[in-house]
Formats: sequence, structure tokens, C-alpha cells
Amino acid sequence: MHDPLVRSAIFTCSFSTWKVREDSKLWTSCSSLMQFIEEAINLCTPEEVQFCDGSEEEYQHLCERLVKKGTFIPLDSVKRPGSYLCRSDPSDVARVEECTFICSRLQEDAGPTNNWKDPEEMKVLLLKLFAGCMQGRTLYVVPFCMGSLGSSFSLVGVEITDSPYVVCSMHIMTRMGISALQHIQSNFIPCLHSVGKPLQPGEKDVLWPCNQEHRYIVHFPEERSIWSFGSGYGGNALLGKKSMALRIASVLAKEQGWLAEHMLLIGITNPEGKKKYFAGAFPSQCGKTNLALLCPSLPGWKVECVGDDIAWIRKGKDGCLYAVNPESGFFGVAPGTSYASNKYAMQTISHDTIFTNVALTQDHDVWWEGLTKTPPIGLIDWKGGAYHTGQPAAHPNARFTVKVEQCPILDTHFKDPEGIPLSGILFGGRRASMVPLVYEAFSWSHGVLIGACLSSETTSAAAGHVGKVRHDPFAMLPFCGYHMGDYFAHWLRMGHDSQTMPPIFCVNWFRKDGEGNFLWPGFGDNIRVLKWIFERTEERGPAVSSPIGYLPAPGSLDLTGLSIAEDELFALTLSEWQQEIRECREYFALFGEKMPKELLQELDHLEKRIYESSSTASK
Ligand code: GTP
Ligand code: SPV
Ligand code: MN
Repeated sequence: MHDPLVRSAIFTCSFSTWKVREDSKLWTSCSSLMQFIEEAINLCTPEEVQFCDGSEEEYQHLCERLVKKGTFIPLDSVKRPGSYLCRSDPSDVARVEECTFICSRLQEDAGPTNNWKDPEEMKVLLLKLFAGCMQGRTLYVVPFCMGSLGSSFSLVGVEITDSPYVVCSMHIMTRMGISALQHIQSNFIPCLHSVGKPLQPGEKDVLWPCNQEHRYIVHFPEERSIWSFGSGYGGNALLGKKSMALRIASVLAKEQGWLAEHMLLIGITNPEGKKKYFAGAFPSQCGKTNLALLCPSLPGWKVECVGDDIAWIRKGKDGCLYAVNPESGFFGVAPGTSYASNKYAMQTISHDTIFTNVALTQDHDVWWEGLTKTPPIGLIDWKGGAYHTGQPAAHPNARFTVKVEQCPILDTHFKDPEGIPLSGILFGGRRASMVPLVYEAFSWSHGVLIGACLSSETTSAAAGHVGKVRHDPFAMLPFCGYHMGDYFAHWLRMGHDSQTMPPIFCVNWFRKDGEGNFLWPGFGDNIRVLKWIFERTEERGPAVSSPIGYLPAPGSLDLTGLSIAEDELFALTLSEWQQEIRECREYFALFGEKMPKELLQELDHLEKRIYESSSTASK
């Protein structure tokens, strides 16, 4: 028998389009789900409960509710049909890494790169925060599926949240509602989320409730559950994304022999019609969405998008790697996106899109830095005030949330549960110096070293300092749910038993000249680098060996029509590399006994190659 409170919530909910009566069997047949809901209701004491069915009607109804409240501003129905602007609280604009925890039973299992607290202590703390936290609000129950519905590789979660903005976003970013519920059986990942702002009787709600004082994004990898408190923004609150599809999934992946990665997935077709798929790991705000939606500047080449942020990769029977994108939407960075830089991204967001923290134009359309050269007159900034030159119009981490189906270059295999076969893996970061435009690893283990050594300038995707170079191994620093040393070992293991692993490349679109200008035009011109990579995987792209890996042979990178300082893009300053290696060795010392010896040997080999070439050069 369920708690009387739950029964009353189920059967007397005031929400008019609530479908639970017809679907009640589906909801109640899973006793672990009913127990989760019951406990959440008892703990959080909401005023209302809504079981979300994932229908279009429900989405529209929630949007209307948010418009009525003032949280959503409808955009012009001709210029941007079906779209809304939402402004978050200025204190809640990005992922909060210092408040993100991996609460494994042993601290050793979370490793030195994750915040950790004893799971029982953390539960005590969370239970206090969640007690009564949904007072005066609606508790939404959101079943969702990461991956194709019905695929044995998919993961089902149930997010309980008090944020209708989160529910709307989950509608876009995941397969959610009844269709996900049908695949629950008894196995789902419970995700409890609250903005952490209970309403006292009669208290008027703010437009973006959140809790600035107490913020926690907590993962219990053994229990496989997620608790998030105090933030309503992005990865802090849409728990299917970074929390489930990366942090929890990475733990499952290690146990089950697959990979859950922070990667985009694209298909590239050459002018002869040959198609190959590639995955690319880049830290937050380092170009995944833009590469995933690339509009090639070279004639005859075509890029199609499978995913822009997360890839789950498995070994097929043939020993090759196959990848799926578990998401169903893009949560993309708005600033910098324009018809000039990324036509397909612009087409994708031309309608039915939620924009968060962008600027509003006089005619009720959106604007952000980089959309046009100069801001339009009468602009309202992301905080809702008049725009002043010199102040940001959009927040640098302003985002669009949109269904993948709206993408004009969506790959036909994007839903294929078997995944797409990978012909190559790219790693890239934001590095103003030292790292050349592109190079290729000598072997799988050398490639794993490149991933492990990845460093990048910090960006506004996470709260804190921007522009500081930090280690971000495999672009997974904030997303790996276990010990990073074990993660490196897992990557090495994936490549050990076969010669079927794809080659690994490193790219850097962000190298700068002495005046601080990017040396490489980037965006659509990145196809030139992809072309070289594509041809390398055909064994016909010419390359030269260097101490750090294979570089494009002179003339083999297609720079037709560009006037570019190629030498600067590829210049190797060996003393800088020696410094980088010392840095990496120090970093790897963090991982103690768990640091794979094989990677340390790879680092020694790299150092030796650099030393030898610098001594030859000085002869
Ligand atoms: P997350 O969604 O945070 O994971 O970011 P992302 O990796 O998808 O990065 P995204 O493609 O959104 O790009 C982030 C920022 O980098 C945007 O402001 C882009 O305009 C800019 N950017 C992307 N690609 C390039 C490029 O090739 N060259 C340059 N100079 N900037 C780029
Ligand atoms: C990132 O920070 O890598 C993002 C945004 O993609 S969020 O979903 O907020 O994590
Ligand atoms: Mn992105």
C-alpha cells in the first residue's frame, strides 16, 4: 500500500491534462518507482505532483505556464516561431564544479580529481536540505531515456524536479515521458532535483528560483543515484546529461567494458562519396557543437551530425568501436554562433528553441556577441536591463536548447542503436601556444597519452576563472565518475587486444599569434584539417614524423584559397614541450599507484624523442 499522501497526490492532482488515470498501471506497476516518488513527496512536501507523459500538449502547457509566470518571454512568432527567452538568476549561469561531488564509499574510488564526501554524511546533509524544499511548488516526475528507446544499450532515469524549466529542457534533451516509462522495468536511475527555494504561504515566487547559499550536485556511483540542489541551470539540473550520461555512465562503462565520453560524433563524406565517422573530445566551450554542425568551406565535402556533446562507445563483434549519442537535443553555446561561422547551427535554432541568457532585441528576437558585427539598437541584455556598450549583451555561457531533429544535417544513422563505426578519434583543447593545428598519435597507447595530457584554457561553461590553462584529461575532468588513474587504464585496456582501434589525432583551433589573434580561421575551415585526418585513415594522406607524432607533410593540408602562416600553426618549440612534459609528469604523480606504468613509459618515450631531436637540432 502506498502512503496516503502519495495516493492523494496521484488521484487528486489538480493538473487538468494529467494522464495518470489512463496510465496509472504503467506508473504504479514499478514498485521501486512508486517508492522513489513516495519518498520524494514525503521529503520535499510539494503542493502538487505532476506525472509527465512527454506529450507535445504537456510541453506547450508548461511553456504557457512559464510565460504566465514571466519566466519565459515568447519570441516573435514570425522571426522565431515556437521559441522563448529565459533569464536565469545572475548567480546561476553555469556548472558549479566546486559543488559537484562523487560520493563513492571509498574516497580512493573517486580519485584526486573529484570532490568527495562520505556517502552517509552526504545523505544526512542532503536530507536536511531537501526536507520541505518543494513547499508551495509542483513536483514533476520525469521518466527519461538516454539512448534509443528500447535499445539494450540505453539507460532509463527518472528525474524528480520542482523546476518546470528543467522539465521543458528534458522534453528536448531526452526521450521522456510515457515512452521512457514503458522501458523502465525495475531498473532506473533515480535523480532528485530541487532549485532549493521553498515558498512560504502567500510568498510570491521569483522568475528564476535557486539557492545561492547551498548548491550540491551529488552522485552516488554504487547506489547509482543523483541528487542536485540549489541550481536550475544546464548540467547542474538536467540530470540526464553530464550527471547520468557521463558521471554515472562512466562508472557503468568501466565495469561493463565500454566508454562514456564527452565527445561529438560526425560523419564525413569525401567528394568521391566515401563516408567515415569520427568522434571528438573537446572540453566545455572548446568547439564540439560547432564541429558537429560544420558547414565545410571545401567543395565536395559533407559533414553530418550524430551528436554534439556525449558519446557512448562500445566494441563491436568485429573489434571496432561503435558510438551512439544518448541525447536527443543540443544544449549549445549561443555567443559566437552566426550565419558566417555556422549556418547549420543557425538553421537549427530558427524555431522551437529555448534561449537562456541571451539578449532580447526590440522586435522580440534574440542577439548575442558574434551574431552580427554590431549590436542592434534598443537591445535588452541578458539580465533584462538596457544594454550598454562594454557590458556583455548575452552571458558568455548563454545557451540554446533545441531538438536534434531540427538540425538540417542530422545523420540518418543517429538513432541507430548499434551505433556508428569510428574511423578516428580527435582530442582538442584551447591552447594559445605550443600545440600545433593537428598531429596524429603513433599508436593507441600514444593516443591515450595525448588524451591523458590534454590541457585547455578554462571557459565560462563552469563558474570560476576563465582563460587559465588546466589539465582536462580526455575533456572528462569534471565528468569522470571514478578515479582518473583507473579511467586511463580502462582506455588502455580498450585498445589492448586488437589492431582494430581507430587512429587518434590531436587538434588545436585556438593557437594565437603574438598579438593575440587566432592563427586559424576555424569553423567551416576546420574541414581542411578533417580532410587530412580522413585521408590519413585511408593510408594515403602524406605525413612526416616528428617527436610529438605525425604532422601533415608539406603541402598535404589543403589550404587552397587561404593566406595562412602555416609555419606558425605547426611550429614546435621543443623547450615548451619539455616544460609541458614536466608538468604532465607532476600531474600524473597525483594518481599514485593507479597511474598506468604504460602511460608513464609513453611519456618517457615522448621526452626522449624531444630530447634527441633538440640535440640534433642544436648540432
Ligand atoms: P559545450 O557545449 O560547453 O561543451 O561547448 P562546445 O565544446 O560544444 O563548444 P562550442 O562549439 O559551443 O564552441 C564554444 C565557443 O568556441 C563558441 O563561442 C564558438 O564560437 C567558439 N568556437 C567553436 N569552434 C571554433 C573554432 O573553430 N575557432 C574559433 N576561433 N572559435 C570556435
Ligand atoms: C558543458 O559545460 O560541457 C556543457 C554545458 O555542455 S552543461 O550541460 O551545463 O554541462
Ligand atoms: Mn556544446
